[in-house]
Order: sequence, then C-alpha cells, then structure tokens
Amino acid sequence: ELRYPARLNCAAELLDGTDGSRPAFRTPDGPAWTYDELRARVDRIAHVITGELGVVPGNRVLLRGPTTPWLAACWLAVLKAGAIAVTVPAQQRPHELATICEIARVGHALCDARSVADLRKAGIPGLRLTTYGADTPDDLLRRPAPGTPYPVVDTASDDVALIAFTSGTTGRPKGCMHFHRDVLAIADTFSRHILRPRADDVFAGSPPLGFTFGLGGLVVFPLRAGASALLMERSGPRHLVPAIAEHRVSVLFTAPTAYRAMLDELDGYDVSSLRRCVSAGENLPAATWRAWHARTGVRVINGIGATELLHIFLSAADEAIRPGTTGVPVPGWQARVQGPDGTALPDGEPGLLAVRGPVGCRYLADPRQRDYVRDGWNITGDTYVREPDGYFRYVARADDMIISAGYNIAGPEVEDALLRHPDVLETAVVGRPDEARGQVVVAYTVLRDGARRDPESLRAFLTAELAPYKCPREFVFLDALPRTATGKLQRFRLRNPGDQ
Ligand code: 3SK
Repeated sequence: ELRYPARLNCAAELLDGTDGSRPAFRTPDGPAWTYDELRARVDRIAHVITGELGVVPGNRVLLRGPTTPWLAACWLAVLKAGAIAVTVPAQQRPHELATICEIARVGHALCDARSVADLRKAGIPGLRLTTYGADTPDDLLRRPAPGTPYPVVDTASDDVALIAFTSGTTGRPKGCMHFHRDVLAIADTFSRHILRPRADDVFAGSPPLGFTFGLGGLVVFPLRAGASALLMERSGPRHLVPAIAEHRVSVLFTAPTAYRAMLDELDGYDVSSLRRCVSAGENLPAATWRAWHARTGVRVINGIGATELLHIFLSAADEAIRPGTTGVPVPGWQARVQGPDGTALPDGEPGLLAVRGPVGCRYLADPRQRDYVRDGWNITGDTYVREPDGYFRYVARADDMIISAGYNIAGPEVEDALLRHPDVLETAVVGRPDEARGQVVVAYTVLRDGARRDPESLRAFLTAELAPYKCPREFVFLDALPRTATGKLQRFRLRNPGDQ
C-alpha cells in the first residue's frame, strides 16, 4: 500500500532531490534545461503569480499552450504555490473553454501567447489572463521577480492539485479533481513497477500535457525518476521518428495509431535507443504490437488509463506482456469484470471493467459521479473479458458493441482483423441502425498512401479471418477518422454522421 505524509506538495517532491546539473527538459532545437534551471524558472513564475498576479492557495489557474518546457514549468509553479492547475487539451474552442472555466470557477489563466486568441474570444468574465512566450513587457516571463527560491506552500497530501478535463466525446466536459498524493501515486504504481525508468532515460511522446496521459508520461514520470524529457510542440509520427533518432529517446509514450503510422517512417532512422514504448488512449491491436516488435525489437507496453483515475491501471511489463491483451492490474490496483447489477462475472464472460486503487474519480460538481463510482468501484465504460489466467482483454467501449440480427459483435475485433490487411492504415467499425437487423456492421477505413479503394479485396480478406456474421456489410473509405483533440476516435460521429 502506498503511504504519503499528511503534508505533501507534489511539485516540490518532483523538483527536489535530483543533481542540479542533470538535464530536465529539452526541446528539439533549443538547449536543455538543467534541473537547477528548471527549479529557478519554476520559482520565478511562482513569485510572479503569487506576488503581482495575486494567486493564492486554492485558486484555480487554467494552463493552456503547446507542449513546451515553459508550460511544464507553469504547471509546477502553480502547484508549488498551492494553487490548482486546470488543464485542457490544446485544441479546445472558445465555447468549450468558457464552459470549462465556468465549471472549474477559474480565476486566472497562464497561456502561451500563440494560443491566446481562442481564450480571448471566449470572453470569460473576471478571468485574469497572462501570456507567456510573447515579446511584450507584460509577458509572464518578463515581469520583475525576486531571484530567491520560492518557499513551497505546505499543502495537505489530499489537497486538490489539478483538475483535468475529459475532452468528452459527447456531452458537457467533466472536471476530474486529483490530489497532490495522486500525482505521486501514478509514478509510484505504473511508472515504478511497469516502466521502471532510469535517471539516464530520455522520455518523449505525442500526448499533450493537457491530457493526463501526457502529463504523466512527459512530466511526472521523468521528474520522479530524475530523468529528462524531450518536449515537442509538433509530435506527429513524422516528427517523432527523427526526434527519437536524434535525441536518443529511450521511453516513448504515444497512441496505437501513431505506432502504426510510425512504421512507415522508420526507414533510414536509428531508433535503437528505445527501450520502453507505452501505448494507451485506445486499445492496441495485436497486429500493430507485432509489427512494431518485428521492426524495432521493442515489446510495446499496452495500458488502459482514464482521466478520472489520472493514469494507467491495467498493463504488463517485459516478458509478461501478452499481445492482444491489456495486461493485469498494475501493483496497487484491483480490477474485475462485472455485470450491470454490480456482481462480479466469471472469467471468460464479457462485462463492465471495474477498478479501484490509490486514485479515485472525483468529478467536480457533476451528478455523473454516481454512474462512474458504484460500491467503491470505478466503472470505466469499457467492456472487458478476464481470461482464466488473470489477463484482461479489451472487447469494446460499452457503447461500441454492435448487435446485428441477434449477434453481439465487438467492433475492435473486426478492426483488428482489418488492420492485418497490408493496405489498411486505420479503421473504425461501427453499427449503423438498420430496420431488418437492428444494426449492420460498417467499416470506415483509411488506406495507406497509393492503395486502391477496393471493398471486394477487403471483404475477401476478412472472410478468411472472421465468422461471416462479423464481416462488414459496407466499407466506407475516408482520408482520416474523426478524433477528439486528444486523439480518441469519435465513433459516435460515424454511427450518426450528422452529430458534431
Ligand atoms: O485513455 C487512456 O488509456 C489514458 C491513459 C493514461 C492516462 C489517461 C488516459 C485517459
């Protein structure tokens, strides 16, 4: 069991203790920031926000901007000063920002000057907006501040440190409150037991810092290990591969579709520095796992996490990794599969994934809390099967099961089969309402560059892979699949093409 002292400031814990001359953050083109430089910059920002800007402990401070060391430093400074960081994925639109600020009662915002237009357009009443990274005298980073260390605010370990918003594939965004101890708990469970980072590791990846997958993988885990992170503003597959080679990245965090897309970019690059590759955000198809392993020799660590639970709670490491499964509960976590009435189901039967552990869901003023937490278990909304050997296998999001002519069909199983076709880059398989059958299976597919749009070839391929009732009735070819700002597939937009 994890035990933390009653008084704890997680930012101070993450910043202290590492040799000041070691690198903390770097960017693809600038010089590295050492731990000493990071501490000095965090202290400077903390002085400015609490002095001139008037932030006091408990205030909610919105942070917004591309993935840079300055955004990470602002996050650390807000927490060190006892205030609460409100994080949002970078691409939120003005009306979404206004809703988030209203829900979280945000009083201050620290915003990269390049991302400020939408925040200004949102016209949030009473918001004190300060930019960083602009060439103006009122910029956060140019304001006068004492050059002395900032005295860390003595927060309780269960004071709220951050409010992370779920990007919400549908509905009003939900703010998830997390404590100072939760931030350390994700490092002391998933990172410590599965990732096992070393101080000489270089972390990099694509998830933005506004998504807790990125915040953990690119800030919390490297700092907790005294390691360094390459923070990239542009982190698509075409940027990641050269960056891995140039900066000798050893720990990579990205999503399944990026692993698949990176396979086409690897030629001519030396990625032998990689020793840990983590995939989350969506289920990792076995075909992608095998293809990445064959090309790089690295066994991808699959995981499932949730913004509600801050980071990954089911996973496996090294030889214990079993492609096509997510893994087992991360040490410190418990998981089971249950029926809609809350009773545990026997192994082999699909049902709702329920988990509990050191971090729990705490929605900010939202009645949906009652649906997410039932009898002390967090119900993630995923359908899973627990195999007799204790491994958890993803079936679908609970609302992604297709019921066609009385058959239950898991869209991801059909997707997995389609991804084994050499022309298929990405696919999403959904049920479309149908009078005769209830639903019919439709495959939306993005092909690799230069491949021919030939539904018959896909149909013939699938017939050899799947029972006939699972084969899509229709194939639709797209240039890209609809995704949220954090890269999650928006299946509802394919099921109901009129919805936005
Ligand atoms: O979606 C996930 O699997 C995830 C992983 C880590 C942290 C947060 C999330 C939502």
